[in-house]
Amino acid sequence: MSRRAKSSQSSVGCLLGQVIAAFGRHYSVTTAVGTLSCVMRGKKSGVACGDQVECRMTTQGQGVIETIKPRNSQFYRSDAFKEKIIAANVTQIILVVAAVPSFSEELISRCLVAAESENINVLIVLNKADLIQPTQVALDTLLLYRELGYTVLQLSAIQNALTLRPYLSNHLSVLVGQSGMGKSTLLNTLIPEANRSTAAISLALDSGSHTTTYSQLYQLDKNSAIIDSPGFQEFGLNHIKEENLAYGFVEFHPYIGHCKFSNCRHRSEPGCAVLAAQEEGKILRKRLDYYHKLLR
Ligand SMILES: Nc1nc2c(ncn2[C@@H]2O[C@H](COP(=O)(O)OP(=O)(O)O)[C@@H](O)[C@H]2O)c(=O)[nH]1
Ligand SMILES: [Mg+2]
Ligand SMILES: [Zn+2]
Repeated sequence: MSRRAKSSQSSVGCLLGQVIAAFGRHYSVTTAVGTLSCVMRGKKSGVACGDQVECRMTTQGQGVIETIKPRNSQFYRSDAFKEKIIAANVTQIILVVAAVPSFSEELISRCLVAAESENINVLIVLNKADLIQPTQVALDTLLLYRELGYTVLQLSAIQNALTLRPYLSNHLSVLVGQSGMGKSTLLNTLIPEANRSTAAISLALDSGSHTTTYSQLYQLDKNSAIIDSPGFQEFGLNHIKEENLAYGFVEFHPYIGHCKFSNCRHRSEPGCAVLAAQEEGKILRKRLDYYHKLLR
């Protein structure tokens, strides 16, 4: 039996596939017999781009997703009502920011917390580097994240994406960030056939308009793929449990587990290793304060 035939086998009559696009409750799934347009059994939602699924063909080109395979990672954000999955099984989050329209540091911090809590690698891309003066200011803001150990790449998606390309190898990456930062432009530069729609930003509102309405996965080569996702203007963290929040702060990692109390929340508990590290200058006051703010 060929490898391909074997890998397409699963429960009786089911095909294994990967979700490559999520349009509301409709999903495109690539399988050994081609791409199927699927719905989830029982009209449930919660399937995401990047999911490995078992599906059953119903008619030519159409099918039903029966089960979602266990995920290696799941990247969520919450809004006031519920949690929303952005992508499944990604190994890298590419946080795209730009000097124009202005980006929110709060969104960056929140996005990093969500990524760290799932142990997903993060790369920060400062796009629109052709806008030299504002980019310099943005770089100063991003210095903090560089100091925390995150890689910050500068590029101009309308010119090329050469600096980014080596970082994509052997990863399933997802482009995330506010609308208008240039995620879809960057994707088109990487994969011209993708033809993602992009939008001129409204300078009056200093915000991007939402042109990308659904997530889609594009294969870069055999072992690398990238997902473009719709932008967001809020990034709730309600889905992260209080006891896991500290793990969202990468520089806290060496101290977690070394506090006197195993259920320490690093507020003002005696013998807290995180608070001690802040006092020794190993953790910035600003970040500890931000952690306390999120904790509330
Ligand atoms: N100056 C400049 N503009 C860019 C660059 N990349 C994207 N843009 C513009 O930014 C706007 C928003 O881009 P888009 O890709 O739709 O952003 P998205 O919402 O993050 O997907 C569009 O008008 C793009 O032409 C860049 O490198 N330099
Ligand atoms: Mg877009
Ligand atoms: Zn503690």
